[in-house]
Amino acid sequence: MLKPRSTATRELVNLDGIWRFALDTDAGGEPWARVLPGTLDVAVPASYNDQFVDARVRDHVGWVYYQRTVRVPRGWAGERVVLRLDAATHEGRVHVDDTLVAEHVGGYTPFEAELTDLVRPGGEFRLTVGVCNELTNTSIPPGTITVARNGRRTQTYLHDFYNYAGLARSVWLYSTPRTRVDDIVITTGVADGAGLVDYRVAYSGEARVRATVLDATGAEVAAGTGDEGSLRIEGVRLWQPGAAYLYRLRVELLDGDTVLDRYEEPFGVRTVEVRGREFLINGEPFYFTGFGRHEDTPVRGKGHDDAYLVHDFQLMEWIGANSFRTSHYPYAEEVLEFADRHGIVVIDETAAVGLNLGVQGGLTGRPTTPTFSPDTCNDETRAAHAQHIRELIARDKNHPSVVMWCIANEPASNEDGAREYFEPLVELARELDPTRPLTYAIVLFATFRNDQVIDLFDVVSLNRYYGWYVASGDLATAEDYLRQDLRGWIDRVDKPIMMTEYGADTQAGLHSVWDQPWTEEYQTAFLEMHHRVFDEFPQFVGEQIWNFADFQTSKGVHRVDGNKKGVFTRDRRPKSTAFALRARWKAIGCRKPGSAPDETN
Ligand code: BDP
Repeated sequence: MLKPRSTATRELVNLDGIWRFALDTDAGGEPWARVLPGTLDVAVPASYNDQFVDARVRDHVGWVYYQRTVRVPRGWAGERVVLRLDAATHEGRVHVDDTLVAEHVGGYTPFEAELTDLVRPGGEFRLTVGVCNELTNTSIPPGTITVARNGRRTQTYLHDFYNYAGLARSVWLYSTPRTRVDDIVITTGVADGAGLVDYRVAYSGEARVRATVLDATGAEVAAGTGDEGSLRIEGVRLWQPGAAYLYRLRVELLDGDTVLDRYEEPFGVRTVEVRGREFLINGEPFYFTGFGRHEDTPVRGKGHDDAYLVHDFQLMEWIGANSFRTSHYPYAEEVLEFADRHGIVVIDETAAVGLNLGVQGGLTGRPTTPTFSPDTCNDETRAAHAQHIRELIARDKNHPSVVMWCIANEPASNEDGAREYFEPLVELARELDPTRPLTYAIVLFATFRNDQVIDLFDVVSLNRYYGWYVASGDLATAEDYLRQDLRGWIDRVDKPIMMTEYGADTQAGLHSVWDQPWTEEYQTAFLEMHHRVFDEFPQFVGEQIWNFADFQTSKGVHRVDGNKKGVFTRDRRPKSTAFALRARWKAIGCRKPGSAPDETN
């Protein structure tokens, strides 16, 4: 699915701002049929939960309604009119006046509705968006709703971040010509110093297709015709980690010399490959440094915010991080575009987090009920998961920053049924994108002895908490466990191995001369211990700390106002470990410590 852009043939109206708002319990039947009752206003884009000082809203389980009036630009006569929601978490239902125009399940990917026949250029319509935050055993991510005797509904879930909901990303109205480009797929290669650009255009209507590659200055460097083809960029400038370079593919639909539609898709020329135990970008071994992150800020919840986007990338650059994982869901497209422009490498993850009932068994990892069964994660869950993979790849396929798909976080890959569950999903992902490696983040209970699916994937991504949930406060024992664990995986599989999570909750400002969990000194010692062990293994390809910043979670006795494993606080101040990390990562650049010096650094 293409991101809406304003081009010579397309116009774009942003519908962000203040909308009317009501809970389903207050809105009455068919709330789209009239102006929402009550006096609540809400900001878009932002999760709704923390905007109000009202637990009824924050803890609401079910539908809420957003509403506003939209005017269609007068000049759009004869054009197609399309409404696009960048996300509605977790389910959206859209009415234009009284007509249902779109329904979408999945909280982190966009969806659209064509309104051409429903609205009038120059006229107004009432736009009502219902958003539902419910999670069940067949949703991705999964969850459970309990109904108390008094009818109160409560949502529980197994993932460790607050179930923020609403319209956390932008809403757009845009025009396209009737004959229009629907989709573009770009894959790149390199041969003899030239960039090879394979493209495929899907379009509607009758037209001739022209494709032109423009460099960063706007100069034409390659061109061709036809809805698919291979273009060659002589003396190509590669997209490199830390040294991004973007071209644009201008796609035009022509009738004779008349341009019916024009769309421009940025792309970078780079290759990604797993060879033996190495992860190669542009044929060079790449060592990941950086974080698992969250879209999470005070008041906005998961709402996208450009100022935080810029600042977070500044902090990542400051600390020398070259990558991050979009834990635990696809992030806003603006984030990936920014990564493309700034040479930050991304592991792009689906929202499949919490497919693991073993977590309920505590650290024994022993499932109270099996994770994969007709009553728990079942065929319907897998179908939803498959749809999440389709939509993620459809949205993010052309981003050079995305070097790997992570199709699940900490699934019960040690349990029976995991193989049957994952095999078709891996096949699907490979069919949709044969160019990028696949991984899943491996939970502590899934060991090199009992994991049942690793052979289906390309990279071993370990989430491990030695020195925190295991051997808390005992870094010497933790170090032994970690070393044994890495050695075990290295002996079992001939694939690149990296750490996608390791971290210690740390209360900013808490200090101790002892090895005291929660202190800033402990976080530093904990990370130093891990890095010492990582550096012993030449097979190891990366370290992503959990987490970039502190973030909000559901309430519970093991969280004090959220998860505190951030290297930065929730308001983005560095904890003292940030300075030690900066020294390490600036020295590493993109190459494994101890390997040949990094020229990109
Ligand atoms: C891991 C999860 C992550 C949690 C983290 C933690 O992947 O979402 O936030 O543990 O407990 O299991 O901090």
